[in-house]
Amino acid sequence: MRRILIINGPNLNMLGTRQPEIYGRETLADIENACRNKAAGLGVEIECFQSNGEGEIVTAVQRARGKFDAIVINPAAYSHTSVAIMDALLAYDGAVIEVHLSNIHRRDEFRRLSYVSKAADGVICGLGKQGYLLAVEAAASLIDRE
Ligand code: CA2
Repeated sequence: MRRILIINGPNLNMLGTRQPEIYGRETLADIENACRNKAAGLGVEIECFQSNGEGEIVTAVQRARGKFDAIVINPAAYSHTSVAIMDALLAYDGAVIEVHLSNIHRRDEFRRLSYVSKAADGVICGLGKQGYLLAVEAAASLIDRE
């Protein structure tokens, strides 16, 4: 069975409570459940992990080696600052899809640079929850290609 790890970074546990005009009204649990349904339809197993800590995300990426065939990651604010998460993903041997709910190119200038993109096979942004579903689909097909 193909296995995908979905990682969500800092503050994404607060989804649905503030800034709905940017991030939508759905909670992280809604998004994770939609990903589970998508994965079931594709015959893929997924595990979801959220952390507000940079080190915990680095550790999750390190532990994914040999256990998950692909990672879908929304590193949230760490996208724009974390060389550590980028390095961990560069050392990971499976497929990596980066996803953002908002269009990071339409917002503050500092959001336009994502260190994580250097380690990603593909990047999806601006499509809200649908972006996660597309990311799961893309990750599953990248696994098949490898
Ligand atoms: O668009 C995205 O998915 C982001 O990764 C979200 C991050 C932001 O720093 C990135 O530039 C783009 C922020 C997530 C914060 O989410 C909240 C949601 C509700 C309430 C508070 C924070």
